[in-house]
Amino acid sequence: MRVASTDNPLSVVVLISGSGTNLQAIIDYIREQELPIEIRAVISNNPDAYGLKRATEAGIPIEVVNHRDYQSREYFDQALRAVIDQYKPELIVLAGFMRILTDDFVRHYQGRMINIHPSLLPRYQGLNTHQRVLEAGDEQHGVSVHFVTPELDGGPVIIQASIPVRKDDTPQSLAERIHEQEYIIYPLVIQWFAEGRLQLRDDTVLFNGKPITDSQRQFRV
Ligand code: NHR
Ligand code: GAR
Repeated sequence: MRVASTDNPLSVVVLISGSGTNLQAIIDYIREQELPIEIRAVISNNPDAYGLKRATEAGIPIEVVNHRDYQSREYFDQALRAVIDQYKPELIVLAGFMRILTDDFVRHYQGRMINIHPSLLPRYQGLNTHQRVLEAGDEQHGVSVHFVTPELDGGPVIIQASIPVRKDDTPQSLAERIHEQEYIIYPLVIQWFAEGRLQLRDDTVLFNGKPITDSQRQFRV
């Protein structure tokens, strides 16, 4: 694992589908902390994603690979992979990216691709997590950052942040409070990766070279 430096920054490509507020938080954190991390491109499957405007505003190249232009997931993923690899990223960050990726695609980037998912994984894999947490009557909700593996939202968890569910919560109010946590933990995980402190070995996350412990995985302010 190499440690990124000003002379040799970590190269990153971010994949988005929507508003890109996580992308914005990552851009802002890199700038504020002057981290040796270079977002080489932001790529969206959705040509109307607002996050593309945020990237342009920040001076980051953008690309659109519209899934509607491809006959199958395999063809879409091949096109996406070709565009990503032009930028030679060391890390691929899924930030509100909404297309399920094929096994071949994921294996190509195994250990170099992370996702943020709005639930306390392994609970509530897939979509509509805030609604499902409310329907189940859970007292806790949260958000997880994990390495991406072929199993949807099933890859090893790097960090989680929890929030209490309140009686009057709605999917929207939960999403807002989850977002606040996302904007803290996702930039932090990317920083750790740049520092060479994070690795995926088989199904295990290594933190500073050792299997990550449950308490290291629980983010506390
Ligand atoms: N791909 C693999 N192989 N593994 C993961 O862990 C992935 C992945 C692709 C995306 C993000 C994930 C999330 O955090 C993610 C993790 C989209 C869907 C989905 O059902 C599910 C989970 C995630 C992203 N997408 C629909 C599809 O048919 C489309 C939904 C839509 O466009 O609104 O691809 O939640
Ligand atoms: C985030 O809450 C992220 O956890 C979630 O979508 C939102 C994206 O917001 N991701 C998924 O649901 C992945 N399927 P953003 O575009 O403003 O960063």
